[in-house]
Amino acid sequence: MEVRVFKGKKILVVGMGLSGLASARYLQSKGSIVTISEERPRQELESELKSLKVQGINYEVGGHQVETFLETDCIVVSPGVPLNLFPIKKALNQGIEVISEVELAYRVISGKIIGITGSNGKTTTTTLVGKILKSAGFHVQVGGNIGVPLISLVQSSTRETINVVELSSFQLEAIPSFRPDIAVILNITPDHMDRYDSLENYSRAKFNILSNQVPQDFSVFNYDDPLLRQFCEKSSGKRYWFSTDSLVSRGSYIKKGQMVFCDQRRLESVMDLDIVGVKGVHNLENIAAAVTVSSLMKCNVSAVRETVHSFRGIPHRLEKVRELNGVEYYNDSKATNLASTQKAIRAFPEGIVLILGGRDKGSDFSVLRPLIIQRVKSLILLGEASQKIKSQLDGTVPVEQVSTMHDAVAAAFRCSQPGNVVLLAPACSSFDMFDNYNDRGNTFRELVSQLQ
Ligand code: UMA
Ligand code: ADP
Repeated sequence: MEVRVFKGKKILVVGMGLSGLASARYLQSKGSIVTISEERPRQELESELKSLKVQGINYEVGGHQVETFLETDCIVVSPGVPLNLFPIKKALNQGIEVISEVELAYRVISGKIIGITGSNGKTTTTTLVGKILKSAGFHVQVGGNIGVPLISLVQSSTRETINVVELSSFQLEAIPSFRPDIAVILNITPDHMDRYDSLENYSRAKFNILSNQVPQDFSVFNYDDPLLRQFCEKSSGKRYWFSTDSLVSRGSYIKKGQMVFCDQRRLESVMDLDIVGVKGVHNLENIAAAVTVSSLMKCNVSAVRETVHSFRGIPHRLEKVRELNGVEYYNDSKATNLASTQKAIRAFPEGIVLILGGRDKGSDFSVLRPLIIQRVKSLILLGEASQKIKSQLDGTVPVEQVSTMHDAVAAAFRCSQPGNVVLLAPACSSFDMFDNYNDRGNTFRELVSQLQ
């Protein structure tokens, strides 16, 4: 769709968060008649409403009016708004077009798109790919679920731009034409089971990243993920792989302590693994994915190598806070699902004092049992999910239930000994006790820094 198609059109934007506000501003600037609808009450939206007034954008707050949804040409939904919302279903039934903010942005953005999705590792991989491409000399923009709505990158995009976009499953719903030049799927494990009624529906949203690809595009999959091996044929693009324990014919893998990139006949050594500065096999997977993308983009190997060498990870992802009395403290507050917690546990051989808990996302914590028995010395449980976790992990290792992060850190300090690791990797979201995972991680970090 050309930009001018928006002119004079009535467009409803749903959700007054980052994506909704940026979409509304963009559409208004292109001459659409925009209304933004939000369920939160007026009192919570003072600054948003002030700026909407200045910009002359209409709004309705305190709930969604069905009539507003039916008297519009097109509806743009924010990622946090489920498509089964009653007024959206009504609008769809009446043939009104409903698209996501990512789809809107795709229709007007310039340059190439590298789309990165998966249950875990998106932010790490997106950041790393962005850094490598920048250091290889490309004009790069990084956005999407990482915190910068794609629509806000449109004005600064040119034909030369490489847009590196982190994509959540939510953002991959309602994307009838979104087509990344390179699509990456890092892994698929259960998450957001509070929004999806089955793993199948959640996976379907993730696989949507491939749905509009054509043979000239590339898709990059994790060979070590059985679900991805099984469903890779959903891609019409050229398929590439990455792996940390198998050999692949096209893509990146590990051979004799080196990461190599192979494209049928061409085999190139990209780096020695000993230059990697981040912990855990999962980070090797992220690096292998980034190496595959960089090789497809024909980045020079020294840019890849130097960027990986200087990459120290991202705050709140298996981040080392300090060492005290021979005990290492790690903040992995972003481990908000079971798979990321499992990867965090696997990053240490044994002697882990593990802090778990927060708001449950519909998880079955008993899948952690074997790893806990193998590597964890004691469990400290916190937050709303604490009782459920206790009953699902009953009989594994000693458990202490606490009610604040302060008490969790104090308990971990008490029961750890030299050689142990204290690990915050909660397998839950943070919203029961904190603003978000950053707030939870910062609180943990601060309390750990105060220990003596
Ligand atoms: N709202 C309604 N009606 C509803 C539901 C929500 O009006 O039925 C309103 C909320 O009250 C709120 C607004 O919609 O005011 C929020 O919209 P949103 O949740 O889509 O939030 P944004 O601020 O637009 O942020 C979104 C992503 N949020 C979610 O997917 C929940 C951000 O990812 C993303 O960084 C941002 O777009 C820019 O692309 C956050 C996230 O938690 C970090 N993502 C999840 C994750 O990583 O696990 C998927
Ligand atoms: P996302 O953006 O997908 O949430 P992040 O890079 O922010 O991914 O990492 C989220 C959590 O998952 C952190 O706990 C991190 O240590 C862990 N993690 C990072 N990469 C992977 C991976 N490839 N597989 C599993 N867990 C990972």
